[in-house]
Amino acid sequence: MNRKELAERVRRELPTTRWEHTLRVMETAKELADRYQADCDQAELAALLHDYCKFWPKERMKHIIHTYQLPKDLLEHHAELWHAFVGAEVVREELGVNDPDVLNAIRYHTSGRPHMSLLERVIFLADYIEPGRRFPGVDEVRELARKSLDQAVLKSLDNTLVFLIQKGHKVYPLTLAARNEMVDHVH
Ligand code: DGI
Ligand code: FE
Ligand code: FE
Ligand code: FE
Repeated sequence: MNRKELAERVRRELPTTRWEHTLRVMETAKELADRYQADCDQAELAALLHDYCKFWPKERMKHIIHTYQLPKDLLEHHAELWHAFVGAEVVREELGVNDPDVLNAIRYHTSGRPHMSLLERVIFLADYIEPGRRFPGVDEVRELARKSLDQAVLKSLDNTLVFLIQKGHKVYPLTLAARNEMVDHVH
C-alpha cells in the first residue's frame, strides 16, 4: 500500500477531529525528526498510523489482546493504553507495515517504555506537543523540545504521571519504568 492509500485507510477509521490530530502529529514528528536526526519517512509513517485503533470498541481491542497474546496486565489498566498495543498488531496484519521500529513507535506511543529508540521518543513527544494539545504544562515541554528531546520526553512523562495520580487513576508499570529510566538517561 502506498502512503496515499494508507492515509485513506487511516482517515476512514477516525472522526474528523482525530484525523486532524493525526495530521498535526505527522507535521510535528517531521520537525522533531529533522531536529534530532531521526528518519523523517519513518516518523511520518508512524505518526500517520499511531492512533489507528483509537476508536475501536473495547471488546474488539480485547479480542486482539487475547489473540496476539499481548501483555495481559493491559486489561487491568486504563483502556486508553490498549489502542497503542493493538494498533501495532493491526497495522502489521491489515496494512502490511513491517518496519519493527515503526511498529514499536506505535506500540509504545501511549505508555512509553524504558530505552525508547530515537523514533519512539520522537513519536511519543510529537503526540504530546502537537499544536492542538492543551495539557497543563505543555508549553514548557514545547520549549524543552527545542533543545533536548530527552528532557522534553521526561517532562511529558512527569506531567502524565502527575495527571494520572491527581485523577486517582492507576499508573501502568511500563510508564513508571519509562520515567525512571529517562531520569537516569538525562542526568
Ligand atoms: O491517543 P491520544 O489521545 O492522542 O494520546 P495517548 O495515546 O498518548 O493517550 C494518552 C492518554 O492515556 C492520557 O490522557 C492518559 C491516558 N493514560 C491512562 N493510563 C495511562 C495513560 N497514559 C500513560 N502514559 N500511562 C498510563 O498508565
Ligand atoms: Fe494515542
Ligand atoms: Fe501520548
Ligand atoms: Fe495521538
